[in-house]
Amino acid sequence: MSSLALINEFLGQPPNASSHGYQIDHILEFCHWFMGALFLGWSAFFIFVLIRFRRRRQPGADHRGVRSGISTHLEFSVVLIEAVLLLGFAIPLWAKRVNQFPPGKEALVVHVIAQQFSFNYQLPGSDGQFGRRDIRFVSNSNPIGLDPNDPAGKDDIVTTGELHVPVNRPVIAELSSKDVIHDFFLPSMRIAGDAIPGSLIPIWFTPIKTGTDEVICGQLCGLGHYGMKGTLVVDTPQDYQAWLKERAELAGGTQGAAPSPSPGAQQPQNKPPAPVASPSPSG
Ligand SMILES: [Cu+2]
Repeated sequence: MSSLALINEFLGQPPNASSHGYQIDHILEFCHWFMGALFLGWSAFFIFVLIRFRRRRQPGADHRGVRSGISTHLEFSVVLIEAVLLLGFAIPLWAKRVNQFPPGKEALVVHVIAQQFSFNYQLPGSDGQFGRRDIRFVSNSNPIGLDPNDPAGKDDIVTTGELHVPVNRPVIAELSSKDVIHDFFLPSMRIAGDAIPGSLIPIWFTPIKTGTDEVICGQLCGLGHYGMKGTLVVDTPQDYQAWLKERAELAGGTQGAAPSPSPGAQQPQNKPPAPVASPSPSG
């Protein structure tokens, strides 16, 4: 299959960096080669027909038509291959993506809040609970509308443009939008999902390579759509903890790092209403 990988490279696909991505790559490669073969076949047939049935050679129409069964067999083979691709590969892979989510304790859950023209991210902080969001609290300093009165949101980490995730741990991203329909597209993770106002749409992936990848908006969402890009940084678990700590300090939290990457060590604690000032004042 290694020679098949050329076509994805040729089409400008970044290298796959997720655990399920190779399956999508195989389907893409196969479809492109298959369509290439069909294109060559049909083109050859078209040229053959132009020459074979030219007017000089066939002055009168033949009403009996084709009697050979070759074209029927070829057509049937094409339908069969397409049915196998769809029923045997594409639908089972899709079903796995939408039905077999990793357990919430094992995965890193992040809220992705899209807006014209950037992606905001909310992480639950050390208490493991997401703070409530409301459109009434949205302001320049509070882009996701975090409720300043909700204690669960005091330690939440909010970033814009850049999302950090640890390597080899499933990530569940819950997508929503503040304005129009966007599409949270991670090309290197081979995953995308629409961010629709009023809906919460989960997608999941497991990054398997550390590095910096591109996040783009996959829906034409307005004049600034072309610039709706961000970064996904896949960290080692140590770097991820360091990043969490840094963000928590920046936000004015005193809690330090948030949930440990090992699922067993995660201890959600019910934090009493914190007396400290809100890191994201409304106004
Ligand atoms: Cu967009």
